[in-house]
This record gives sequence, structure tokens and C-alpha cells, in this order.
Amino acid sequence: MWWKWTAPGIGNVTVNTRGSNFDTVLGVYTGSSVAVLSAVASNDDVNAATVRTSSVTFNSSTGMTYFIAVDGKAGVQGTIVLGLSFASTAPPPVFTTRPLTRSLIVGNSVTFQAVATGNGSVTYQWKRNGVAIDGASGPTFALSSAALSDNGFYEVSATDLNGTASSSFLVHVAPAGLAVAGWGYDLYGQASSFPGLTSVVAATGGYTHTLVLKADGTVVGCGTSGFPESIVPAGLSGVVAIAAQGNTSMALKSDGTVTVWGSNNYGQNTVPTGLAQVIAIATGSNHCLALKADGTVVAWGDNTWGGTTVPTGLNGVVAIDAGTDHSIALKADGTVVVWGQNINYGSVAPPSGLNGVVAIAAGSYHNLV
Ligand SMILES: [Ca+2]
Repeated sequence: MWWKWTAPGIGNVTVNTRGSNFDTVLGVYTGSSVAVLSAVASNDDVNAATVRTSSVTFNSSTGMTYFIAVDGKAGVQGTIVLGLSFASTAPPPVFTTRPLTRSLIVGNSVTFQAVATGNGSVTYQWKRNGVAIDGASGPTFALSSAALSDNGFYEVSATDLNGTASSSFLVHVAPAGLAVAGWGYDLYGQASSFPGLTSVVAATGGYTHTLVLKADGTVVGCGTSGFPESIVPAGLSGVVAIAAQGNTSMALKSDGTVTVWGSNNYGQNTVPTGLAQVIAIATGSNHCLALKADGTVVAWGDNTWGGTTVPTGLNGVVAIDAGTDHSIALKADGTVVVWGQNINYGSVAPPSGLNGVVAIAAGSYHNLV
């Protein structure tokens, strides 16, 4: 008896006659006709002493048609049960265009685009905060009139015959008409020098400086102009997120690249070569973190306490933050990973068994979830 089966991709294939009620012989072949078949694998008994059905395992090629022959040993006959399992060993789709983080004001519109190549056609699904968005199953996703409720962590998954790959990004939606007010330590004007700033979408501060992100993607630095951390690089535009701590300033651009300025006492202004596809940023006093769209984290700058030693294999990250010397990451599974521990101020390791976390925040030498 002959069957034929065409492999959907490269993978491990197992064919067996388990359940057949007689002593089988099994062979798998390729070829254009019966006259020119070449054997791929064959088997008589799974176990010669006890199991007289047959099983073979082989590696398939994409689109290859396999001819499967089952016979009775020495001419015996019976009922054939044929089983076939296929486990893809091919990589899932690869994103060639990833949607990246955007910052906008309520009522504005934005369209995100994903392009992935894979084995055959690729299907897409967009999610917000881990929940599939109804009807969002094409390569583009639009917020036609952004609302505060659209704030969140987004993912797009791309699925083909081999599997699924995901890419993530953030949407920051700010109310219209925001301005900034400050108070407190103001020796350098860091709490007061906001010269009529409007259309603000975010503000943050370090020791003695303040950064304000405007809806047009520009950044304003406040504080004494003699401090490099408050001097925004000329021409900086397209910014979607800002971070500041100590004497370090950081900006994430809509193209997924990062710009750092400030004291540079630990080389934190030197962004790693080729760093791209970043969706979120955080800075400690002297080190920097970047979360990439593929869920991995890149760190650089001061590593005195290991704050830039990202744990090997860390992935599935959805949020990052940094304390003075340490770094913290939240994973999609609700667990938290911390690295870089200042022994002068004690351990910042998460409590044993901590899970179900939805947000993180790093203090100078402590963490909150
Ligand atoms: Ca047999």
C-alpha cells in the first residue's frame, strides 16, 4: 500500500504503523516515478523481539513529496494504521520591517507597519498588553484617533508554517494641552526654567537637570546651560521617549535609535555601534539600558556594580528601568530579573517566587513592582 505526503518545510518526520494488526514493513522514498525511487528510510520492526510494527524518522525538505510504502512481512496481510508526525526545525518568520515606539497626543493618528518573510504566506496578529486586538490581523495597524486608553505595550506576531515570531513596541498617548511645572531644588533652574513650553508629552529629571519631550518630537533641556546633560544635541528630532538620571540624558527616536548626552564619565554617551530597533530606554546614574523590539536588552556605561552585565539569554522583556547602579527588567511572563547589585546598599534581588508583576520601577537602591 502506498501513500504520498508533501513536507511543508524542513523538520523531523516520524512515520509509523503503530496500531496495525500484523507484522509490517515500512519504507519511505523520493523520486519522480516508481521506477526511479530512492530510499529515504526503512524499518521492519520497532523491536524485533516484541514490536513488529514499523517506525522511521527522517529530516524533510521543504515541498518535497515522500512516497510511503507499507507491506506485510512475508506476505501477511491485515489492517494498516499509518501515523505521521512533523515537527518543524525551520526558523519562524523574520521581521524585515518592525513597528516601533510612538509618542503622540490624544486625537492624533498613527499607523504601524510590520513586514515579515517566512515559509509561505505570513499571517499577522496585533496585541495590546498581551490581548489580541479584534480585527487587527493585517500587516498594518492604525490608531485613527488616539485615546489615553490606547497607551500600552503592543506586539505583532507573524506566523507561517514554521512557527511564530513576535515584535513589540510601545504607544505613549498624552493628553492635549500639557505643560510642565516644577518645584524643589532649583539652584540651576531645573525646577523653574520651563520657558512657556506647550504641547508637552513627557518630562523627567536627573540631579540638576530636567528634560521635556514635546509632541513635535523635540526635546528641551532645562537647568544651567554649563551642564552638558541639559544641552540637547543640535538637531535632535523625532524623539518618542526620554530618560534622565544623575548627569546623564537619553532619548529614543522613532527610527529605533538612541542618543545619549551628559557627563560621559563612564562612556555612557557612546551608544553601542549598530544599536537599532529599540522600543524603550532607561538610564541609571552612569549606565544606560535599551529594550529592543525582539525582547532583548542592551546595556552600556558604568559597570562597577554589574549594571550593564545583562544576564545571558535574557529575552521576553516588556519593560526596563535602572537605579543608580542596578538594572531591572520585567518579562512577559510576569517575572522580574535584576542585575548589578551595589553591595554597599544591600541586595536588590527580587523576592523568591515573585511573579504576576505588571509594572516595575527602580529607585536608586531599591525596586518596586
Ligand atoms: Ca515488522
